[in-house]
Amino acid sequence: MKKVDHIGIAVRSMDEALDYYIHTLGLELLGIEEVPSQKVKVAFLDAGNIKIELLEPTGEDGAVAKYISKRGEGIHHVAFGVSDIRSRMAELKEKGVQLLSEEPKPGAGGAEVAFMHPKSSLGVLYELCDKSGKGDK
Ligand code: CMX
Repeated sequence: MKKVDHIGIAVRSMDEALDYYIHTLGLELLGIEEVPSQKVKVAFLDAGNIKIELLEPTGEDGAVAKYISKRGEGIHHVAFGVSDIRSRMAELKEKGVQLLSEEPKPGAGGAEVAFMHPKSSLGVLYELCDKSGKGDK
């Protein structure tokens, strides 16, 4: 895990957040898509060496909706870009890290993703994000 791919930011309104990130901060929008498996709409912005991923809940019962209702908007997770995600997951599991799923799940941009529980990662929700063969969006 040598590279942070993106930082996920939980937002209530994608439109308001995009206005801020594009027009106030001057970041370039790379794309918007819905990720049904995670119950979010996401937008990726180019922040130079990493991307910013805005996360807007699409329902009331997803992880991001719950996060916003408990903690408000803000930094939600940090995603490491990895290859061979299943091997990375096995290594982490062996070292005692609690993963939130046994298998990777479909994420944005055709990636396979898996999450580490913040309770076993010193309070940070980390994502493993494997885009092998899927381009670099
Ligand atoms: N960062 C840090 N800590 C977090 C957190 C986050 N994003 N979300 C929850 N926590 C902490 C809470 O503060 C809480 O701590 P305390 O017990 O000390 O209060 C604890 O984790 C449990 O939180 P909770 O509100 O009861 O939430 P759940 O246990 O129901 O769910 C989690 C937490 C991490 C298991 C859930 O958010 C999850 O499954 N996340 C992975 C999937 C995900 O986040 N998808 C959205 C992103 C999708 C994408 O990038 O495409």
